[in-house]
Amino acid sequence: MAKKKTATTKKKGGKKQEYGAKQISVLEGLEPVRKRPGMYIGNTAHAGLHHMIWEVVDNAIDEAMAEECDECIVTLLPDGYCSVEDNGRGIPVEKHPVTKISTLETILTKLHAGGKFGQGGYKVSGGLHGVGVSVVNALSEELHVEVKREGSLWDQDYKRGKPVRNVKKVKAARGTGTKITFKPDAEIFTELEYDWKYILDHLRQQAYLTKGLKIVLLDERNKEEKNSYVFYFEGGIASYAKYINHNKEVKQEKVFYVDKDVDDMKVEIALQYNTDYTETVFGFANNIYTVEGGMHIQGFRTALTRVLNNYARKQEILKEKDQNLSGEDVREGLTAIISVKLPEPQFEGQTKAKLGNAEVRPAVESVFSKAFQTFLEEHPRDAKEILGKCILAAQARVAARAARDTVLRKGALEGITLPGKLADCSSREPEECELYIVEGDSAGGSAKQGRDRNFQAILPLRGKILNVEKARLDKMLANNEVKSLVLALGTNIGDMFDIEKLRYHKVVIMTDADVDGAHIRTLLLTLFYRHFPELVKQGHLYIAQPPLYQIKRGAKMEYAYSEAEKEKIIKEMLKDVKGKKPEVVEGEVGEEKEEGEKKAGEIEVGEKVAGVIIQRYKGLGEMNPDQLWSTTMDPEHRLTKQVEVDDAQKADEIFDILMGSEVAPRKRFIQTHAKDVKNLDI
Ligand code: 1YM
Repeated sequence: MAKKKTATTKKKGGKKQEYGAKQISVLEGLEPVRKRPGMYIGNTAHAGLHHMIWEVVDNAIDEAMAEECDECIVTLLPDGYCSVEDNGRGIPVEKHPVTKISTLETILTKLHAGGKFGQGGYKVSGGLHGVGVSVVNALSEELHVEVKREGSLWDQDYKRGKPVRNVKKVKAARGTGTKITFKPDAEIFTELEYDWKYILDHLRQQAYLTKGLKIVLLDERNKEEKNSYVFYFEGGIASYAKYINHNKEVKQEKVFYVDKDVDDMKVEIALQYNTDYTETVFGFANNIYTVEGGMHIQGFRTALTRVLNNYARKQEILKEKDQNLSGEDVREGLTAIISVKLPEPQFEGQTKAKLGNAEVRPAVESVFSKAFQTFLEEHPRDAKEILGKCILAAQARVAARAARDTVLRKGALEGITLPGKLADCSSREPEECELYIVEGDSAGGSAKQGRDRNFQAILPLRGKILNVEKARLDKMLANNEVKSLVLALGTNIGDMFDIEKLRYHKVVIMTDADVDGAHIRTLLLTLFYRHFPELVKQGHLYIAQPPLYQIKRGAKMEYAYSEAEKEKIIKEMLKDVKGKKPEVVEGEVGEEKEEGEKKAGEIEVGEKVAGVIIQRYKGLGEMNPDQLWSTTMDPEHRLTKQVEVDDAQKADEIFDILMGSEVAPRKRFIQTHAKDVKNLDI
């Protein structure tokens, strides 16, 4: 149960502070929120819709961080409603000294700039997008709030941010807590369907980051198909590190973990090495994922390299004076979580996802150095495994450099040595140039003929590229397909990588819409994710979206890129047909018919009742150059999907499962997902 129940909060350092009143700096009504929702929640589609839930959950997490709450229940309800309930102190209901209305109503109807409402100390809700529950209220068709406090239950209802009536005492009630039930407004959101898996992933992560908080997710949207999930991690981020490594072979028996307060900051770090060659380090500031890193990551990295070098020297594993482990060496196979909590986090960088507070760096450095040194001394077996791995990495680094030098530097010195298979474009302005990586020679041929050679280059890849997860840089560069790609990109690779040299600002992966295509796409994504992360981060990587269907009725012909679009086009085409709709015939492109042969139900052009003929595209090779251009490559008409490293962890996990050394998880994954594969090509 929660530890204390009072109307005051524990400020950092233990000082008590009255909630609310004095910290309100700017108070504004909610009109601006409904006018420009994107400014407050990013967008009004998938992300924005879910942001509504996060915003309310963040309040409960703040309450848990103040050690006043240990349970949060999120329920998806019928008709688009969602409720979030916690067992904290309950939002205060009495009259607010500044606004002269109930504090509860103030919290729900006033935008509080600066997020300085209520408790001092650390807050999730004041963070990157922390806009407060009033924004959720403004963007909800209806919102109902219930507060249990001081022996009573209080409630209030709102419509589109406006109170329907005053806060009212309903009845006597035991315990304390807050429950907010809301329905995102259909006038605002373009997407209203909750994404179960997305919510699950977010709540799991928040539970890892908030040690001891139990988060429950209930799906009650459909009476017949109820579903529920409970997350509770006593180990906090130590459990998180274990979870990330659960499909991998680990190098340490014990996960390293430290949790310490420094001044008004809280530093929490967990770490476990695995046998991979890549690094998985996640940084968080006040539970917000800092994709772009920042001071906490810098402090951690410096300390890690220093402590491991010192230890190796002391143990005489490193003997020569000038022999050193580099930062890269000590990060091979590293899984680490660095979570800091601080009163006023500063988020910087392009996406405001980089922690800027300078004071965090020395704090993390000193907490981690001390604790990790002790860990190595107390766990000599784990220390030996870790160091063994780092030394191997250092040796491989030397080998890789030699290999890369012969492959790439030679080429660079001799001038442009572009791979022979590359059909380059004539423009030399990277901003306007596009590189299409195309599966197979035949599709490559169509693409070469169909493209606009002014700015589109084509690189056909033959067969499967190397499984990069398992290969080191030196081995990878021996693979011709990879070599061609690296040369075409122009960026070089490894520690010579330079994003400034990228020759195309759009790199488009174009593979077939079948299982093989998906496999090659995953392999390429792995390659980019592991070895060209900056290229992905800066948004240069795309996936081409060839149409799935060609739909014809009479002289009309359209392409559909999704099932939903297919249905829409058919409906549109049959709009003028009254009474019994004509038969819809599905076929496959390339499934040639004999002359004169007529498929059952197919209606030929010119007949009185015209039918719709749907053809499913199996491969890019089935399109002629013109079709490939107009459906998939023409910037005016094509669909491309930008690849984001938004959820690096998810991508990493699938890569590991599909490509990693462990066979069992891969088998499990394929068995679980086999039923989702509709068009299995054997
Ligand atoms: C389901 C959403 O909002 N819980 C919640 C919010 C608050 C408190 C407790 C709380 C905070 C404080 C004192 C304090 C908030 N209170 C305020 C304010 N769950 C949810 N649980 N007492 C209760 O921060 O000092 C803002 S949020 F400002 F009124 F104190």
